[in-house]
Amino acid sequence: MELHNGAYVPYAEHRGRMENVLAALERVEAPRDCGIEPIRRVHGDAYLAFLQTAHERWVAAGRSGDAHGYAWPVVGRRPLKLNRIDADLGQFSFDASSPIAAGTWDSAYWGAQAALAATGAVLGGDQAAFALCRPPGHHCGADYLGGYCFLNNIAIAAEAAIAGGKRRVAILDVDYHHGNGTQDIFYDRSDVLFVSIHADPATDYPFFWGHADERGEGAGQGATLNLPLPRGTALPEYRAALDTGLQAVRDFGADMLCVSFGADTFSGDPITQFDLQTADYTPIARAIAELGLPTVITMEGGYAVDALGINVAAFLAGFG
Ligand code: Q9C
Ligand code: ZN
Repeated sequence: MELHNGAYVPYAEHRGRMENVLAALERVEAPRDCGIEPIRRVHGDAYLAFLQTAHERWVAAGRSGDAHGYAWPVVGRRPLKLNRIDADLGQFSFDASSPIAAGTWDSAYWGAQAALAATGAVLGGDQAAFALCRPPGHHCGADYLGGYCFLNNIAIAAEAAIAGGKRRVAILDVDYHHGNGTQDIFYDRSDVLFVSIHADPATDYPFFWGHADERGEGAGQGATLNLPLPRGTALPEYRAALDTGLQAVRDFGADMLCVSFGADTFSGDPITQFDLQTADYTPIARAIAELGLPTVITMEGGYAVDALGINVAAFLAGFG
């Protein structure tokens, strides 16, 4: 269950999503285990220790159900070591809509391994590879979870690509929601471009990030590009924003592309408000593929579960 508009409702980010996508894909491989080190390039040790133990600490405190916070250090977020599960849930999260269940760490860990496997395939010469990550990753930062995300799979892929010899990595985020965690991780970096096309945060989650005036800072000034779009956006307007984003990737001189793909831009999605159709995902992906860059794609959102597999397949067909 998740806290949604003031009530506990069934969790939108559930295992049926993955089952529907798996059934629609032709060739699937389980990832091998690359270990924790590539994850530590993105996430801090205190946060990783918290994620691995949060649910058992929740249970040890006598709680039932899944763990989520209720008090946040909005002012003066300091690395206090309070050793209280409720304090740590606030310390390491930015919302109350991402419950930690018994299996959350394992799922997040193996999702990150899938992103690493896809990156390895691309570094090894494949033109494109897709990682079916669940849970998704683009909302969580180096030391906080949120938005159903616990490990930032696309950031882990980008860092692995750099460790593997890539020099300028572009991240293109085409989930309905702004990828605030990814933006935060690379905000001051000049070697990673972050471009995001998403619902205007003036109306939509995550509200506080993803506005057009967020352009990066320090060495990363200009290496963040947000292209917010209004609710109701359909293919023509979406393609115009995509062309702007793709031109930014070309201008950046990227030698690697990482795509955060969310199918929650679909017209039938139950929690979002864009108007893309299944058939639209192929030309969108084809325009991205025409960059001609080695490309890793990770699964982000998408909650119209019955259409998720065909929407993912339509997107991947554009790389075909
Ligand atoms: N009414 C991704 O698509 N929903 N995350 C808050 C409050 C959070 C979506 C609901 C939506 C997160 C990866
Ligand atoms: Zn989303």
